[in-house]
Amino acid sequence: MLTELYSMDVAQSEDTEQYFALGNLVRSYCAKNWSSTNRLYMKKEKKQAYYFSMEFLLGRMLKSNLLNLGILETVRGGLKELGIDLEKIVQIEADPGLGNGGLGRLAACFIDSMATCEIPGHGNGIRFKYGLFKQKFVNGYQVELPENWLQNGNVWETRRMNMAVTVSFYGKVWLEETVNGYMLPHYENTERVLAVPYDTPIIGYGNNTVNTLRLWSAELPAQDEAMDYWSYIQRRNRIESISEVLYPDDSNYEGRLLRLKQEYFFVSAGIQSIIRHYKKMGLSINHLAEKVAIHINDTHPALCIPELMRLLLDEEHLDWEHAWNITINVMSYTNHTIMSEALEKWPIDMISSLLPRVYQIISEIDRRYVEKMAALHSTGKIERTRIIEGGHVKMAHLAIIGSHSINGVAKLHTAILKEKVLHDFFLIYPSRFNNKTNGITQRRWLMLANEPLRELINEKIGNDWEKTLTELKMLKAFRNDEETLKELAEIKRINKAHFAEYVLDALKIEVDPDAIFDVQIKRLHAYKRQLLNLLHILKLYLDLKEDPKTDIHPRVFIFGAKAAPSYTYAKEIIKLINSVAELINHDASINNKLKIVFIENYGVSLAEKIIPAADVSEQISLASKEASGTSNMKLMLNGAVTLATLDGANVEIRDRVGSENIIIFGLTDKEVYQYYQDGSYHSHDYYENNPVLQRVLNTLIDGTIPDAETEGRDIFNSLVNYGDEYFVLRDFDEYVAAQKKIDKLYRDPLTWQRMALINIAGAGVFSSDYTVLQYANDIWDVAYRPDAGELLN
Ligand code: NBG
Repeated sequence: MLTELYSMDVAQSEDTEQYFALGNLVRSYCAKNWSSTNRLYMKKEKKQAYYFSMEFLLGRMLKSNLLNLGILETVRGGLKELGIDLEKIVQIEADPGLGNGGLGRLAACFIDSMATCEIPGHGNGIRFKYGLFKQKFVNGYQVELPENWLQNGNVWETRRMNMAVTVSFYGKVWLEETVNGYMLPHYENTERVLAVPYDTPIIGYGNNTVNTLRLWSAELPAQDEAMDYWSYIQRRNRIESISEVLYPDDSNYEGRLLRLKQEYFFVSAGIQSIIRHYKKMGLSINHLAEKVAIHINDTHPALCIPELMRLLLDEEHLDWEHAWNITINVMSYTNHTIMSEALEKWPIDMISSLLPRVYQIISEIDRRYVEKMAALHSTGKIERTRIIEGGHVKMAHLAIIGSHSINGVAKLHTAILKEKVLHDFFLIYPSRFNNKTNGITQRRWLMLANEPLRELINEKIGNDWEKTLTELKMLKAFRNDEETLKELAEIKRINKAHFAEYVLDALKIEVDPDAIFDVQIKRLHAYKRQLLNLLHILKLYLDLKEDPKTDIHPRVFIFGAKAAPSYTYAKEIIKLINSVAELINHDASINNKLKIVFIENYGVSLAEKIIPAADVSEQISLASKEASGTSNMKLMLNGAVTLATLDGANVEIRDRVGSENIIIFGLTDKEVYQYYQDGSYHSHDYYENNPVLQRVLNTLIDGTIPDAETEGRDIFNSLVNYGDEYFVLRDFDEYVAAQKKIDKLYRDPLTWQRMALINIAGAGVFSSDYTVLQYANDIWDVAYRPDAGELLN
């Protein structure tokens, strides 16, 4: 392959050539199974599920493909004989950051699990030229740089020009009656965009299934090349910008418009290609819902609903009722947040000028909804739930009204959707609501990220768990086996030493692998309460300053977090954490008892390094706000002990490991809602009446923290004077007590390792294999691996 690609042999080649040669080999190795999987789906007319998602946060794929193909060790050994280190060449692969956080990473775990569970299920999204920005800290501030992940090419994708489709925007539309009595649209002056698919094979683990991730790229249609040069360049730039960057800044009108274009772009391209593929099987459009399931991942792809309606009405000439029936049966929707700013709505003007025909259809859906519900529900409820209201199109309402299934992502989250956030809808469509707790793939997050732990587990209980993760429960038999607990401790120590090397190399900070590695890795958002963590660190700092002999086990607080570019408050928190890190890391009197490591540019590849090295998993969001969380599952699987509020999937983690093996603190969701109701939370009182807290908060404004005057002041005000929206001060004391408990437990190594072991043993249910099987069985009604049925319970 090296010779074919680069006309060189191994001795002459460098890492980059070796990476691309190996990548190409792997791709051709799976090519046969890829086409036979497709042929099989076609021949057997299998019902297929399509997971529509704006984001797929894949991470590097070389090792995961080798693992799933069952050739990781063979390849590693073969390369070694040639004097090549696999670990070195995998670093060459760009980490495609085509997602923001949990939602995008979930989509990536799901497609891996679908292939592994032999579910005919594919991903559909956008091939962004630039992924999520690269984060740099300059003087402690977050600076965003472009992430040009495609610069060196992408071995995994195949461009399929012959499968391109056209997506139209703007223009005028009117309906005319045809000779056979259909009302069909006529368009004038539309802007046509060519959607070109790039397909990536998604390889199942230990089977012959290879599904497809189809990502669309926006290009200028060929006939447009005839125009004059400058108009051509301008139009090309405008069109190509559709698939240029993930989540362009949405703080201005142009940015939001582009976002809406992106949403329609991949929705329309995806559905057109699904219908074309379906028709190739020679089936009547009337049976579409028997062969196709489309999943709407958060509201970004909610335009799937009017777009499928448009195609069924305008292209297939079905009548409204019939088309609507099919659409509802095809579509299902997952809600990933209760944060109101994330519930998308579009101004009518914007959507009706960009997508005139789609808007007509949305209006008709809305009109019929109101008409139908009038006899059944109160006007108030109908007004609150209709799609077009207050000059906007509400995407969540569209998704709910047009789908047969609506799910939340953890038990608590689903309950809150039913009882609070979507209560009106729950009363209208009770049977549509269901829960599907998130999951993670053990292949990337344990078998690859933590090879020593994988080996230890295999030694103890065999390797059935690799396919059936709940088998990890067998580890419980070793809970009192000192030898096993010590081996577990040793592995953690090795992983921590590895990570410490990285930290020294990348950040020039020396950390001691015998310290507690306390990890909070997730997007920076006020509700996730990185600030609570920081206030506790400041408290420890003050304690040590006052009495250097304060008895605490050394700690390394590890943060990884990007803030949305326009989210000023979150960026202030980043700066504040970095300033506190400056203060503490360079204070010799602290005697290395505290260190803060804020990892730059947190993403999938860094998570793979941090998670196996974590002792403590910080999951401290304000109860009710974190829909599920998935880093909580990854950390637990790698033997970290969770320090958590009863939020999202933390509740289910507690149920698995028992209260003695997790540290829970803070308000419950019920208490939070109670505060909302009676308005009795006054953060200022906590500041006034709690001297310890007051002392900590004062460091934000009294000059203790270097070079963060503005940030310190703003954050102080938000907490003390402007209401403390996320109850940080309320939970402070309980959090400090919980942290003390961690300190104490950690100093008893056997107890700590036993907790770690029970966490690993209890993590089995959080395999995304089970999650997708439940989607397949309950929502999509598609087939899956024959032996997987028993895993469903
Ligand atoms: C996120 C939630 C997480 C959840 C992931 C995946 C969005 C909009 N939501 O709690 O905040 O784990 O989705 O479901 O990104």
